[in-house]
Amino acid sequence: MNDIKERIAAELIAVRDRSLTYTEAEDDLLVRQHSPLMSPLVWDLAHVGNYEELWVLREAGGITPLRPEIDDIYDAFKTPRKDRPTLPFLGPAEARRYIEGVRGRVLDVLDAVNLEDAGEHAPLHRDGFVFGLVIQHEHQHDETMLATLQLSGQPGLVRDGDLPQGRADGPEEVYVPAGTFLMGTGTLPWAYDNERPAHRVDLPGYWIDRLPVGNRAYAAFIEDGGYDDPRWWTPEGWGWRRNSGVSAPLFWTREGGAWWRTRFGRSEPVPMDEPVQHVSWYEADAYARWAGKRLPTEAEWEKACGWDPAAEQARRYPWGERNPGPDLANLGHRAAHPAPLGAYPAGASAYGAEQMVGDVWEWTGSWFQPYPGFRSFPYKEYSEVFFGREYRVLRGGSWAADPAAVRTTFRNWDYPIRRQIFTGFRCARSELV
Ligand code: AVJ
Ligand code: FE
Repeated sequence: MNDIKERIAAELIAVRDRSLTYTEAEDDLLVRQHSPLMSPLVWDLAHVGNYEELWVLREAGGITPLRPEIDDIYDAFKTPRKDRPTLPFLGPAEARRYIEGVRGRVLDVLDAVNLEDAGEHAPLHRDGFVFGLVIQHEHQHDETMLATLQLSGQPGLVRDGDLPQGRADGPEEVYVPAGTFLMGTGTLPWAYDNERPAHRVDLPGYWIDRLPVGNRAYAAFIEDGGYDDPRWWTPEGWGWRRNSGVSAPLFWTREGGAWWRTRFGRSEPVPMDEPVQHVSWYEADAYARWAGKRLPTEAEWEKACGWDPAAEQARRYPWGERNPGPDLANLGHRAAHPAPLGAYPAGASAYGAEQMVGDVWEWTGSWFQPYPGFRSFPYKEYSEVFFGREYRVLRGGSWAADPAAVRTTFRNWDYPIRRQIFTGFRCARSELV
C-alpha cells in the first residue's frame, strides 16, 4: 500500500472507532428519538454504512448492492428527521453487523484499486476522493450524534478532556486591509463541490474580532435587555424571538442570580471565558448589532482565516499546513466543550485572528450560495439543492469537528433558527472612512 492508501485506511478506522464509541449505549437510548430535530442514533449509524455502500461499493467499485431493500430507509431525502422513528430501521446489533460487512468490502476495494487510473470510475477515485467523501460524511454524522447525545440529557455517555488555559491579553479586533484574495479551492483533493472553484474576491478593508464572542460578553447582552429590544433584531429575527420565547442560549438556565448550563447530562456554572455556543443566527445577528458591529460575510471570514498576504496564497489551516496539534486548535473532540478564549495563540491566522477553526462553528452573514463556476460533484443532493436564501453559512468547525472535515475553505450551513449545533460567532465591522 502506498502513502495515500495507508492514510485512507487509518482515517477509515479512526472514524469508525469514533462512531462506535458514540453508540455504545443501551439499545433503548439508540432507538429512541431524543428530539424531533434529530434521528435516532442507530439511524445515523446505519446511514453512514449505507452511504459508504452506495458511494464506495456501488458507484466507485461497481459492486452489486448488498442490501438494496434498506436504501429508502436511509435516504435522508425520503424521510425528514422528525419522522424517522417510524421507519423500520435496523436495530443496533443488525446495524453494527451491516456497517461492518460494508466496511470489509470497502477495504478490499481500497486494496485493489489503482487510484490514479481507475478507468470509468476515475473521477471518484482520483486522489482517493470517494474515500475522503465517506470519511468526512461519517465525521459529520458523528458531530450530529454528539448533538443528539447532548439533547438526550443522559449523563456519562460523552468523554470529556483537558484543554489549554485561556489568555486575557491581546487586541479586541484585527484589521484586514483592502485587496483581493483567493476564495475556495481548486487544489485540495478532498474538498467538497461547494468549496470549488477557487476564485478571486476583492474586499474593502474591515475589522474582525480576534476571538469568538464569549459567554461573558453574551451574558452582558442578555442583562442589557438585548432579547427585549427590537432595535437589535431583524424583522424575521424578532418574530422568531417572540414566537419561540427564547431569552438565552439553548441549555442555559438562570439560578440564584447566576447562569448555569447543562452539558451532556450534567449541570455546571456557565464558564464565562469560553466562546458562546448554542445560539441561533438570529441571536448572533442581534448581538452583533447591539455591539455596534455585524456578522462577517463568508468572504470576510475566509480571508481573515486562510489568506496569507505575504505568500499571496491560501493556507489549509489558519496557521499554515501543519496538522492541528493540541497547541493549535480545539478539534476532534479532545474535550466536550470549547476551549477558553485565547487558548491558541500559536493557531493564529496571518492577520492575527484566533480560534477561527475549532471550538465553535461560526455563523456568517451570508446565505449558502454556489461560487461562480460551481459544478455539482458527485451528486446534487450534497450541496446544490440547499443553495438559495434558506440556509446561513457556518465556518470554522467546532470542538466536535474532526480535522479531516475542517479547512479554511470548508463550508457548513443550517437554518437560521437552529441552536442544537455547536455554534457561536464572532463580529466584524467595516472600516470607518
Ligand atoms: C453539511 C452538516 C448540513 O448534516 O445535513 C450529512 C452534512 N450531508 N449527510 C447535514 C451531510 C449528508 C450536512 N451538513
Ligand atoms: Fe448523511
